[in-house]
Amino acid sequence: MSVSTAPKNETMPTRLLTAVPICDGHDSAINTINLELIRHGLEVIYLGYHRGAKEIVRAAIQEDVRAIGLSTYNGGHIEFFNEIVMMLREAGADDIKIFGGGGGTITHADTEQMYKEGTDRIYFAGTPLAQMMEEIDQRYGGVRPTTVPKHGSEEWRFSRTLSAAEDGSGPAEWTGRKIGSSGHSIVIGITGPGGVGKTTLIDELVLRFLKLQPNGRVAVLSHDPSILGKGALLGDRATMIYSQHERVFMRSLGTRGQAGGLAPTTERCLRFLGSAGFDLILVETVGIGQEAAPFGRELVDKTMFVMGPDYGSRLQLQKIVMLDVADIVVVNKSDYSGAKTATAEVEQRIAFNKQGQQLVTTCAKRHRDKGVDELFKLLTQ
Ligand code: B12
Repeated sequence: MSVSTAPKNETMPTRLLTAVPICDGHDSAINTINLELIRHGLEVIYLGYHRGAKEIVRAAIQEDVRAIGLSTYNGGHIEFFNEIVMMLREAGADDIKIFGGGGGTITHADTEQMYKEGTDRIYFAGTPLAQMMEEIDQRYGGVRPTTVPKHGSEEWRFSRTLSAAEDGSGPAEWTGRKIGSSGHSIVIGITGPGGVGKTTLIDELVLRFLKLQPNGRVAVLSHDPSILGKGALLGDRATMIYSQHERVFMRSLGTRGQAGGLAPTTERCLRFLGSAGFDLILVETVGIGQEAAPFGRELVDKTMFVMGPDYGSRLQLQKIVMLDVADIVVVNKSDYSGAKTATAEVEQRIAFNKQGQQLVTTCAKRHRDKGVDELFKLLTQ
């Protein structure tokens, strides 16, 4: 068991991916572990429970994490951990380590075999959280590697190149490149307050795109809030289904102290993604407040502001800057009481702008929602 003494980088916290394996709904332990990891300054991309080995490995590769932490209770852990080790090796990404725990279900004898097969570390019932955190930090902390591997899967090398672009250590050729309509991709900026259903809406838009374009590729850049030098839960993947598809590349970013909805490195990431041949790029901000207008015209082709029907009074609508600048305004959660009134009030509010902004009412959680169909058409036409 080697211990890393690599230096830390305040602006680039250590990133880990956590999940619960397939056919397992025991998520209470991983929820505790996630909170503890965040408290110790790590960025945790949480994939949720009942996740297959392939999904976990793809997500770890796309997110360029240092290690995968699994919590497992329903048996089959020897095979499951081994499958992940093998898949990482096959992709050339075996510098991503795998660790985990699972109460009384994983025995010491199981662990011996798992270590032999490539699992890095198993934590047993009764291990104090503080001890686990210290060890995890020592093992997987430190600056992430910036070199792009010469071998390995295309996705792994792409992901590492994106990381290099993100931290500014990549080749200069993609700096200064234009993003959006000037290139091949359509880039759409999606913003709105927290909890209005942005992530679910994005997942539904991805589904429609994948159906419509059998060879098309999508990139999703998703932001969650974080304070500089502190940890964060990057949890959008846990609520996504269709965005796990093999034609989708997703990267989660913490805002790392920047206000306004995006991260200090968003533009660099977008410039690189914009030059990488994706047909559609969706950028989701963190949940924003009244004053934020996160997207400049040079960054995206279209902006979409998502809101729920529950914004308080009509007066509140006057104070939302995005209602003046968004190309498309979406009132989601149309099944909620008050949605009809909200749609009428928002319609009146944007009509005053006289900018031809479009208004769509959606219910993203509903299967085959007509509003989402209409929104997809507006965004991609
Ligand atoms: C709580 C619990 C439940 C809750 C789960 C709630 C939830 N949302 O998580 C409920 C009641 C829903 C439940 C349901 C079931 N359960 Co249950 N459940 C448990 C129980 C009692 C505790 C598990 C737990 O959360 N412990 C709390 C954690 C924090 O402590 P810990 O496990 O000791 O973990 C330590 C380390 O392992 C480490 N760790 C754990 N995970 C990770 C991950 C990382 C990354 C790291 C670093 C460390 C780490 O952290 C802790 C440090 O001290 C266990 C019994 C047991 N003693 O394990 C059974 C148990 C896991 N359940 C069991 C079963 C059978 C079921 C059901 C199938 C029952 C049924 N027939 O319906 C269902 C399946 C549900 C599903 N969808 O998967 C069996 C599994 C048997 C097996 N594998 O052969 C167990 C072992 C009970 C038993 N003895 O029969 N269960």
